[in-house]
Amino acid sequence: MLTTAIVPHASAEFATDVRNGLVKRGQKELPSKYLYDEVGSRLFEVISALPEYGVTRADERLLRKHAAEIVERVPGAVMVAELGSGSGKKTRWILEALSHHRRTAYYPIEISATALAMCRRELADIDSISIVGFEREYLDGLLEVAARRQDGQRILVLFLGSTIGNFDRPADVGFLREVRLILQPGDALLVGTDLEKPVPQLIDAYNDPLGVTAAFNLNLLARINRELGADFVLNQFTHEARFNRETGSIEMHLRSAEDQIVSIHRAEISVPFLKNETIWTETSHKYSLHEVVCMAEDAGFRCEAQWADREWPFAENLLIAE
Ligand code: AVJ
Repeated sequence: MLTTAIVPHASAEFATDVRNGLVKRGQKELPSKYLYDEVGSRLFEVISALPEYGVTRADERLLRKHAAEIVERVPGAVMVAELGSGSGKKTRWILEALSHHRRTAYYPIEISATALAMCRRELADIDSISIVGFEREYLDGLLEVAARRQDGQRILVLFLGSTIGNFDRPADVGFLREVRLILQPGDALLVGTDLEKPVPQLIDAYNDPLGVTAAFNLNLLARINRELGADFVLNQFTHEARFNRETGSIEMHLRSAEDQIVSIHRAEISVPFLKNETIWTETSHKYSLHEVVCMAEDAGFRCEAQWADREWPFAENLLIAE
């Protein structure tokens, strides 16, 4: 077992994205990818264990149950790339199923150094896989992985946990198209999608009574304070989860409790907030099975199979590049 990490150069992108999102007219917003610093990645692990948030457990149940069948449908020599590995816990089932028959290279691609470190620790005991982690944006990482393809090898891309739901629509199809452009016909993409369910159940999942999701959301402001020298007062903002019926998505917002002005030193801005104004921090789309099939086809894939969990509506979708 070999593990290596390839890390990026520091970037000013965070300051730029924060500035652009908060000086916007109308709805202020922050990109959800910034929720995952060290504290945020750990809080997400706790969210995954909450009784109200069934997403991660459903994903893991499906992978454990169907891993053998999933890998059978991707024959021959395979290299595995995972977009946003998180802790890597659920990936174990796929990697174990693959490494029964074949030596497997596994490339987790993560912008969170903390998640990448967790993942490498979590999977270090699996014999006959090698792990090379890329601390990169998804598409940059995938390009680098594809450049390592050997003759006759297929790429199996994992995009689990319903992370795809974080793209607004139709940006989700746009993203799949970009993935497709990096792949070759016969390559596979396993996508996990959270499915439609009753709104009260969704609200509970994103507004848990312990307040872990609230802490996860508010940590974004704490991170801006830490990394960009801002002066957000955290108890002047409250967490909110709402369901947007038009888009079929849960949205997380941070609501300003008062009129206030926040300065963000390293983004070189002062931002006025009105009482009750919100910052939109995350979209989490809930799919139907049929919608995933259409989205796959629009992006140049064929939907080879879908497996759904009964306890918590969630699906694994195996897409094959055409
Ligand atoms: C990890 C992106 C799938 O959208 O459900 C959990 C993140 N946000 N609770 C999701 C999240 C609030 C999660 N994903």
